[in-house]
Amino acid sequence: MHDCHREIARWLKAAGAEVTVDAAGNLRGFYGAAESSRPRLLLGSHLDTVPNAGAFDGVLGVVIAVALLEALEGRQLPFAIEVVGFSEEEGVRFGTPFIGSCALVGRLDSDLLNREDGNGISVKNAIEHFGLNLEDIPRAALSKGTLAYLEFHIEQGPVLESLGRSLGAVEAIAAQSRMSFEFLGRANHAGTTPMHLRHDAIAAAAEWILAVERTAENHPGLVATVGQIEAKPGATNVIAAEARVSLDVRHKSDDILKRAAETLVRLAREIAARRGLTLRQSVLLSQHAVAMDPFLIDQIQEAIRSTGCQPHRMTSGAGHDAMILAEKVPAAMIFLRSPGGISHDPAESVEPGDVAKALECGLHLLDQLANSSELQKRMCRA
Ligand code: HGY
Ligand code: MN
Ligand code: MN
Repeated sequence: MHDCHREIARWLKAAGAEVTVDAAGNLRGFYGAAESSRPRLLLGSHLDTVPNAGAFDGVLGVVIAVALLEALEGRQLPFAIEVVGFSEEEGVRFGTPFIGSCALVGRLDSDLLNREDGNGISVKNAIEHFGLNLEDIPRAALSKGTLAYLEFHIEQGPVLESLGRSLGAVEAIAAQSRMSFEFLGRANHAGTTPMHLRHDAIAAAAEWILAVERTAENHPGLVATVGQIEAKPGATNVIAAEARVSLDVRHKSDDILKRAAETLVRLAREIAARRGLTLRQSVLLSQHAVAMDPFLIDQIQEAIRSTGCQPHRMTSGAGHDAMILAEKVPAAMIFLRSPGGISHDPAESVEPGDVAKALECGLHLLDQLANSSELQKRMCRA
């Protein structure tokens, strides 16, 4: 992350921005307005990613924001622009996502700070190891005069490609729940223990994982994923005593998600009980669905049309920092087509032509907002 900050800070400074790193490790680039102390527009995305990732998820949004500053060539607008590169959006290391953006909305609290990674290092420790000062966390909060947050991001799915569209306007971001389940059975000898006397944690987890898949298949629009599984003691000739699995379940409706999550927890309890195991279950994230700002969605659609593209309004199945920023400021997202619908994998890619269209769209958007009476009104209130 230090290397990434160094590189992007160099580009930001060359484009005329002042660069800082806030106490949550977010890179912040401030590009002033025609008149000083004017409200600011936030542009950005996240800089972290997932294991064995592609090269575009998150970082493309930050690079597009930097490129928009470069394209302004020192021209100042009636509002300032702040580019933000969030430090931790995916939730890979500490099990819970949006740590960087939570700092901007004042939610980087002690519960989050005390979350530990697999090596027992807490978020707090990680912040100090990175060379930052925990006492400065309150200063990471959004500045009072923030008008809106806009995020360019790859779609990470197949929709835009199936429609032959370059760019999409995100209407809403789906709700998601992330949980950890521990099936606790009893280790025993693989050769001497008859099948009917076993309390096999891996077999119990496997039965539940198939039930998860079946439940999602039977609920239109529901997606449920077990992405992590680890078993103990993990020897070929020992019946597993423990199996810890993750669950990521999402739907655009909060109610449907809530009912589906309750069903999956009930199924885990029933399978554990029937097999004579105990179950430990914890919620790592419960994030409701978030609608994007209608005014900004309209502006994005207009800007996409100005590039000669036909916009597509869509829901995002992937979570994004925009759903956190939306708690405090109007937020909206522009999606770029994902060739093959692939993401979270080295095969993730973008079409250079779509990136060029995204930049064009971004410049139209800045001009539209600079001349928008609605934004003028928001600036007065900011
Ligand atoms: O997993 C997600 O929703 C996104 O990639 N953070
Ligand atoms: Mn991601
Ligand atoms: Mn992302």
